[in-house]
Amino acid sequence: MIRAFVALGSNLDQPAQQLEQALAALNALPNTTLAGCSSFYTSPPMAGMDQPDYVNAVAALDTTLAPLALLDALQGIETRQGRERHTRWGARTLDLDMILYGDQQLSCERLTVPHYGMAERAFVLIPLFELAPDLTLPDGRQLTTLLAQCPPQTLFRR
Ligand code: A4P
Ligand code: MG
Repeated sequence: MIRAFVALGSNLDQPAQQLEQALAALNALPNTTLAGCSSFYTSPPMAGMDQPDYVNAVAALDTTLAPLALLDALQGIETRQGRERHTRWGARTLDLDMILYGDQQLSCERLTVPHYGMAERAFVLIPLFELAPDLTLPDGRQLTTLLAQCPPQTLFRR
C-alpha cells in the first residue's frame, strides 16, 4: 500500500461542490481508500491571472494502483467532471495533481512526482501540512522547510 497525496483545485461551476464530488470519486477508485482530506481553502489565481478565485485542498490516498494507473484514474475523474483543456493554467472545473506517490521520485513524459510546482504553492503546502506535518520529501527536504521558504500568498481557510 502506498500513501499518495493529491491536490484538488477548482475555479468554475461551484468549486467547493466540485471538490466534494471529486473526493467521493477518489474514495470509489479501485484498490484505493481515501485516508483523509484537508480543509478547503480559497485563493486568488497564481500569477495574477484574470480568472475566478480557486478552491483548493489536498487528499491522502492509500492505494495499490501503480503511478500511471493512478494518473489515468485522476484524469478520468477530471474528464467526468467536465474538465476542458484549452490553455495551460486556464480556468477549470477540476484539477487533480499527484503531489506525492509514497517516497518515490518519478519522471516520464506523463508524470513527474513530486509535482514540479508544489514548493512554490502555499495552496498545496498548507493543506498538505494539515494532513502530514512531519512529512519529509523523497529528496530529504522537510515540509516545514518548504513552508518557511514558500512565497507569501493570500489563502483563506473556508
Ligand atoms: N503531469 C505531469 N506530472 C503530473 C502530476 N504529478 N500530476 C502531466 C498530474 N499531472 C501531471 O496537466 C498537464 C499534464 O501534466 C497532464 O497531461 C499530465 O500528464 P493538466 O492538468 O492537463 O494541465 P494544467 O493543470 O493546465 O497544467 P498544470 O501545469 O498541471 O497546471 P497547474 O500547475 O496545476 O496549475 N491558482 C490557485 N490559486 N490555485 C490553483 O489550484 N492551479 C493552476 C493550474 C493555476 N493557478 C492556480 C491553481
Ligand atoms: Mg494539472
